[in-house]
Amino acid sequence: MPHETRTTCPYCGVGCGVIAKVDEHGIVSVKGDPDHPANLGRLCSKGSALADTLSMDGRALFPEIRGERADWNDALDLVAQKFSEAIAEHGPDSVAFYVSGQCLTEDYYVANKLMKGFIGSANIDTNSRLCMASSVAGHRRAFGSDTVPGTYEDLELADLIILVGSNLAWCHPVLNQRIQAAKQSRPGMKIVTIDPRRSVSADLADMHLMIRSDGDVALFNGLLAHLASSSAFDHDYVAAHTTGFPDALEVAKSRTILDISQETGLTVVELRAFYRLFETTGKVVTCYSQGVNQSSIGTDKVNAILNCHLATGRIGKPGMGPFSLTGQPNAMGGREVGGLANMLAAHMNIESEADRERVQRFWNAPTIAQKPGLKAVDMFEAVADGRIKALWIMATNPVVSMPDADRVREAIRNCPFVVVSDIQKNTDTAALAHVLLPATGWGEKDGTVTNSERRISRQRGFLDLPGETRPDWWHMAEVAKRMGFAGFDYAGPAEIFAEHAALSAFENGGSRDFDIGARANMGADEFDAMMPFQWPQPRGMAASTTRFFAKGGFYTPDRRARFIAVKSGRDDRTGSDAPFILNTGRIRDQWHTMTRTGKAARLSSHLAEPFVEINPADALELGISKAGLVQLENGFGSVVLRALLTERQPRGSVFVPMHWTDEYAADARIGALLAPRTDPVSGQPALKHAGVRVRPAEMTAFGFAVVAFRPGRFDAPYWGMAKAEGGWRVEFGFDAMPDDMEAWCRDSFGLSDRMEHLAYADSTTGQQRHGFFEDDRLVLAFYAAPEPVAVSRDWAVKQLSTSLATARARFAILAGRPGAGQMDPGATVCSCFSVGVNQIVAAVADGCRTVEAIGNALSAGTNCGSCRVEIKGIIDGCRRQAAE
Ligand SMILES: Nc1nc2c(c(=O)[nH]1)N[C@H]1C(S)=C(S)[C@@H](COP(=O)(O)OP(=O)(O)OC[C@H]3O[C@@H](n4cnc5c(=O)[nH]c(N)nc54)[C@H](O)[C@@H]3O)O[C@H]1N2
Ligand SMILES: Nc1nc2c(c(=O)[nH]1)N[C@H]1C(S)=C(S)[C@@H](COP(=O)(O)OP(=O)(O)OC[C@H]3O[C@@H](n4cnc5c(=O)[nH]c(N)nc54)[C@H](O)[C@@H]3O)O[C@H]1N2
Ligand code: SF4
Ligand SMILES: [Mo]
Repeated sequence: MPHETRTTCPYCGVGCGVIAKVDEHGIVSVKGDPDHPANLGRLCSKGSALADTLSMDGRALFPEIRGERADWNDALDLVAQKFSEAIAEHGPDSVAFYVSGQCLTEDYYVANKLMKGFIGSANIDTNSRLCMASSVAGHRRAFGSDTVPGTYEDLELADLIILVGSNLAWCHPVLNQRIQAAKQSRPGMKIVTIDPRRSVSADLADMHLMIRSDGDVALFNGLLAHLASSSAFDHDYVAAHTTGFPDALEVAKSRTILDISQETGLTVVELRAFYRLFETTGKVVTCYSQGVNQSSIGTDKVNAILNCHLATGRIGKPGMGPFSLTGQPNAMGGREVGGLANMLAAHMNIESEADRERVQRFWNAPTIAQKPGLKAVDMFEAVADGRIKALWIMATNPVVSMPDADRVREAIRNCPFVVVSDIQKNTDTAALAHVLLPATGWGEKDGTVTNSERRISRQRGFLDLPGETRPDWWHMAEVAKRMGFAGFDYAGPAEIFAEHAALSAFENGGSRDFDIGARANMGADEFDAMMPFQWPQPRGMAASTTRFFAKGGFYTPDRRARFIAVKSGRDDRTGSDAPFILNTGRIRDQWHTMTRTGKAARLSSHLAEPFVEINPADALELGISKAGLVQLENGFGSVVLRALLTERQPRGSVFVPMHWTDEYAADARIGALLAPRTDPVSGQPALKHAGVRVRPAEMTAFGFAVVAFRPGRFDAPYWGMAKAEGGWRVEFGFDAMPDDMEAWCRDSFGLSDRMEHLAYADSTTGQQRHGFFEDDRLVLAFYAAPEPVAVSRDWAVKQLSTSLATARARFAILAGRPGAGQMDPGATVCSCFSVGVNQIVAAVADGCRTVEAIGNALSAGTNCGSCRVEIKGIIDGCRRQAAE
């Protein structure tokens, strides 16, 4: 029976509502939920392509012990036994859980309860340590609690939006769409971006401050000093609701505008213009993300920003406030259940004896962790040096995403016992598991997530559970029971959520920000029907839009906010042997380690290879050619990537996306080059700043292939593969052209001898082309040349889905280009409608002058809108060329 289900997108922290439809043939389609307050019907490219990521390709469907299929009972018994043994022999701190902001609140709650209340250690940390820890620490220092004061509506009500270290257009695209729509109806609204590179988000801004890496504290200290002697200073608010202002101001004032200019790399004119804009605009929202958090001074950056909002009283009022944008769908839920090693459940403090006693009593627990546990980087250090004897990794891929990733891989490999709960069986981390527990994924599982604006929404299952997959909370609860613990007999997520809600209200009485007591004692039916709501929602309070701190009421002992005196200063990681700053981050259409988005052809066509962005002048000096291959290395590791020359990148710095793994590329795990260096307050690693050497990777031969099935890894110094319509596409770089290319192809792709083989070789140019066919189908087309291969990628991919019944058609594959009259669409710009750059350029030539006109002609940019900025860039580029 066709049916529709309301659920929530499993990717970014915007937390968009999704309506998933399953038709009579079982085909899934998704659209934005017009009634969800986060997105009001909108979706971005990743959300729109959710249905394409649900294939069973590579799914973990059965429990495995050392790579062999096992029974659930045996697997769970083994996990319980190994954890119990380690605890009995070496104490509770010899075991650890490393979980994820992609766990549902219910999964997270059970994991945290088991570790802190029953095992009695706080060695549970999460990938949120790599993501939100500095924001959490900054909030707690200033507010006494981890509270995001504002709501998404504030973004639409603001007159000035400042994006600090946030590539909103690519990473929180629906918020970006909401801001763009607001700006269109109120053109007076201003946007400022602060980022060392000119990201796509900067293209939409009225002012871009190309700040030097980690110059943010200096910039916002300068702003504080400026505001203090301006009319924007809110003397009454500061006097009534804060402490510590004089000290913060004194430190801020210790730098002159020239010092600040030097520390930030911005001109005095730029600084003054920015300070003046902030001063004269009452309704300011400052959004910040990983350019702030992922730094060795991340917590100070957060407080430098909060200081400016406190000094002006611009907090918790419509259209005003600091706004920490959360990355993962349930980064906030994880903080609510206390899933970080230095927190306790329901925003209680692990340092407080009263809080510990209260949580223990509520849980009826045999014990309670007495001190904070190991934070992610220290946790893997403890795995490496043998202190951790049993480790459970859930819904995260640390072999790729941790700093010093090669060392983390070795640590996991050498750990006596490793459990991985994942939906995919071949992730770089899952491949190292002793016990692999197959999890139910998005569309199958049930529970809740909390988005950046504190809104709790349901994820609902609408598909049958594949194979023997089970939800993550069940993995944890079953092991807890087998370890002999009571209190884990949950019938389902509704019971877990109700307990979590009850704990939030337990002996609270307004002393803690997180209170959803109105949802305690809820039954399964109510949970099923639960509509999105914002916290707090104490018992008796109706769901409503909520903000914090407009009238003070902070969660410090004196209920006043604290200004934090933060010293500026850089932690420069470059040196003569590693002169370039390595900056890392995200691209529009991939999610983290690509285990899901990598399955969707339309998401993989936007940027199909691991790459490094480098300024053209630097490339020229280093002898790196356009689309050449580049090696980055330092004392920690090395990678080989495609060069992308762009003026967006400042000189002396390179940008590399974090997404590529050993599943998708030869050598592109950029985490391997990042030092395990952390912020001293939050423990968050500095993932945006390392020193690297950059040099051309000398290759004498290149290849490009389209293949009908998913190949394995290759023996070549460079390769990167991407899902394509009807198969896969792979780029290669070789030290030397293989002597017998046909044999190399057969061997590397595992082709059977029965396939028809056609080949063409040109001894003068050194080009080789090979086609392998089965009946009228192309199985593999391989193009090799001494220079980067110039075949049209999109045309080649299309041949995988074309019937090649005649010998003539099969020979045309060797020609490697479209026949007469067929247009090569070029690199994909719009992934929703598969529109390429050449098509857009042609439409501009035909008279389309606006993004709207392109949309009318080609549909490009009319669904999720994520590519509208790029379309505008192409139109502008065509015009510039025409004018030259
Ligand atoms: N498409 C896509 N969207 C995502 C994700 C994804 O994987 N793919 N992941 C989600 C997650 S978990 C997260 S955490 C968010 C992250 O969202 P963002 O933080 O917006 O994304 P990043 O690309 O990691 O980094 C943002 C910017 O910080 C800049 N930056 C680097 N150093 C500095 C500095 O010293 N100062 C300043 N001011 N800026 C600096 C970088 O140049 C980069 O442009 O995205 C979420 N959304
Ligand atoms: N260099 C660099 N490194 C970074 C960053 C950076 O900017 N630069 N950013 C950091 C940040 S902010 C983040 S958030 C991390 C993200 O890094 P990770 O968390 O390591 O990346 P993901 O690919 O999201 O990993 C999620 C895993 O969970 C699996 N999974 C999906 N759904 C489920 C489920 O329902 N249950 C279970 N059990 N598993 C599931 C997926 O298959 C995948 O293996 O990376 C961090 N690392
Ligand atoms: S903005 Fe995109 S990725 Fe983020 S929740 Fe919405 S649809 Fe999902
Ligand atoms: Mo994140």
